[in-house]
Amino acid sequence: MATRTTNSTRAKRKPAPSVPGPAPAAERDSDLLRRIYEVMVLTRAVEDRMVAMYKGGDLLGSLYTGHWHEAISVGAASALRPDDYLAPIHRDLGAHLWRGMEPWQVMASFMGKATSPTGGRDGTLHYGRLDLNIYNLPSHIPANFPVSIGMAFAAKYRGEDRVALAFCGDGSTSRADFHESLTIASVQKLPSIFFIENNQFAYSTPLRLQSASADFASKAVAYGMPGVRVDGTDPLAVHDATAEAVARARAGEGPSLIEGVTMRMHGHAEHDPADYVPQEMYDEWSKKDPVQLFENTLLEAGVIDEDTVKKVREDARQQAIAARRKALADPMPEPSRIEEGVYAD
Ligand SMILES: Cc1ncc(C[n+]2csc(CCOP(=O)(O)OP(=O)(O)O)c2C)c(N)n1
Repeated sequence: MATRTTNSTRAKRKPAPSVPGPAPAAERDSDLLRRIYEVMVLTRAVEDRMVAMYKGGDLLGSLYTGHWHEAISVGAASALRPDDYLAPIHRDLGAHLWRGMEPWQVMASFMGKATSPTGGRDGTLHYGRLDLNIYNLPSHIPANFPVSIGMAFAAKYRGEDRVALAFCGDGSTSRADFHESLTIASVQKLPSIFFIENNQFAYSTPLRLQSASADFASKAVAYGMPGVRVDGTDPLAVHDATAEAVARARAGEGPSLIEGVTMRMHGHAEHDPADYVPQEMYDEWSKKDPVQLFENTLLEAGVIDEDTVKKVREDARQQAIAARRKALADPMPEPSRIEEGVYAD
């Protein structure tokens, strides 16, 4: 006889086990740790500068930020090779910067400048860089999932050992493309990694109205792939979970699902005052700033010292200032070039 699972039994089910804690910082490659730290600091500095630019009227469109997502975006990107495919979302500036996207290119995109990766056709964040294997974010979410399984399929078909990692939010898991992508990737044993950035809200919809499951990672069972839940404020936990999924994918063992738990510390976009978020949540999560926590970890492990902290933070601030200056000075697109890249040659 079939066992019926009711909503209440599902809600009471134990969450997926978290992976064991990451190895201590002192035992790891210090160059990698410093690089992760630098890119996380740069990500925060660029986003803080862009918030100021948005308020000052420098930017054309909406501004989406990834405060408290830095450990996920940088930690996951740091576990990939440069030739692996990356399909980021609107919270993943850190992954773009890890790969080599220039901060001014990001600002130029939000300004619709001719020098932006889309040549000024966007005005917000649907930029990518194919030369860095970063695919443009499609507007509909998570439409980057089916795109990413296409990349994974191409790699497998060509006999390459490249993997494809796609990010999505908790709300995006309710969409059909999420389900379809995980189903196809699993059946075809594609070298895919699906990373859910669980930041507690999908615009104004809280988790409890989004999913009746105790977590998202355990949904992996239904697709026949491993699923793990990690602390999304810890770049080392994220790096390790991603590295494991990458190894599995490269070995031909198929896709994996990772859930990183964090909080969206700004509104959905900067125009959203997010009055629907309880103040206690902000109070609680403000103690878990990924950049600050990682800095503390590295200081305690002796990987960096106070001078390094000052230098890294000031370098990042100066890079963000220089990026703004360049993006502001760059030209708007020529109307005569509007059809460039629209039709095949
Ligand atoms: C199919 C679709 N519906 C709605 C939107 C508008 N939209 C963009 S992001 C977003 C919230 C998504 O929430 P989640 O997936 O949890 O990601 P988060 O923004 O919280 O990181 C919405 C409603 C969209 N881009 N595509």
